[in-house]
Amino acid sequence: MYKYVPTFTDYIIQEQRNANHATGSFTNLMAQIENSAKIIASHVKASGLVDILGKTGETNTFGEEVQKLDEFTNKLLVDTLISSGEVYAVISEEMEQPVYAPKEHAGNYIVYFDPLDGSSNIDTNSPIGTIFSIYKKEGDTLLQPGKNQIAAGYIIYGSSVMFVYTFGHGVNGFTLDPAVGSFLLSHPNMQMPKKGKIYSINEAYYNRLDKGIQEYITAIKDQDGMRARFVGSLVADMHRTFIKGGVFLYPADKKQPEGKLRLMLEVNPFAFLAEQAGGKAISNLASPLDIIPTSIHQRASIVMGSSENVDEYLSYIK
Ligand code: P6P
Repeated sequence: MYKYVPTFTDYIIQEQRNANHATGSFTNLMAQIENSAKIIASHVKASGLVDILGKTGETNTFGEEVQKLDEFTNKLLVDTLISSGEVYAVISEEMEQPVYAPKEHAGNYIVYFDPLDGSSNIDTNSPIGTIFSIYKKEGDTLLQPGKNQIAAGYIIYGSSVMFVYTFGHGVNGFTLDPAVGSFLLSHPNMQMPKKGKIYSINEAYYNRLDKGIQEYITAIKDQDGMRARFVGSLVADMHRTFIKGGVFLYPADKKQPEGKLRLMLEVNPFAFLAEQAGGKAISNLASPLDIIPTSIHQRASIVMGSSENVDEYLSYIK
């Protein structure tokens, strides 16, 4: 018996119908991102077979080695978004400078993206992902606080390929049906459990952490059933948190006083998603979404996940 399941295309067209005065411009932008995700997914799945594994020998803005697949994914997204005619500018984790659309082809959206987050895991076949964050152009600035995001999401290339996205009305997850090439609505209205039993932090940095955070980590280890999980790929660690609950921590420490994760490219999209899924996100005692950015590549500390887990963390550090 056939059961109708909405596709991502059905969903964004329905969103367009719900939005007054929608012109279809945002729908086209989302369709371009979705199509790029399918192309990236096919290359990630085949990356062990074709010569796009390994390193390019170059380093990116942050001094990190660029993987060939990183480079391919970055170029695909830049070219697709600029040629869509819907963007004013794109900012990628892989590029120091923004790319502006030619004036005669510029649109009204600004898209930040991390083309392939967790790319150090590519060769080990661990889950990696693409992260995106969309703002409406306001004047000439590219620097708006995260609360201005009109959409954010990620694609996780794991045991299945999922497209998880919010437009400000909750979070929905779509799973790629490789036989058909469509993303199907598999996880409607994703809600993070109020409390989870998984904490996710790179404990190699324990000795560099503030005392309050050390006390928090030590205390939760004694709680019944608590588990540590850390993939080292933000998309994988946060997708698990959306599904199973718990808390992800990448706080500032003595060696990384600003934290490591990028505010505009990683922290803000996931903070938006976490809040839309009933969770919480904290950067130095406040919401990262209120931070007024001063640089497109600035870093921020982040602790996010189930609301009760984040509140418990706060009780140790306030
Ligand atoms: P560390 C990947 O490089 C990344 O930006 C995130 O995906 C991940 O959460 C973090 O860095 C891992 O950092 O210091 O534990 O290797």
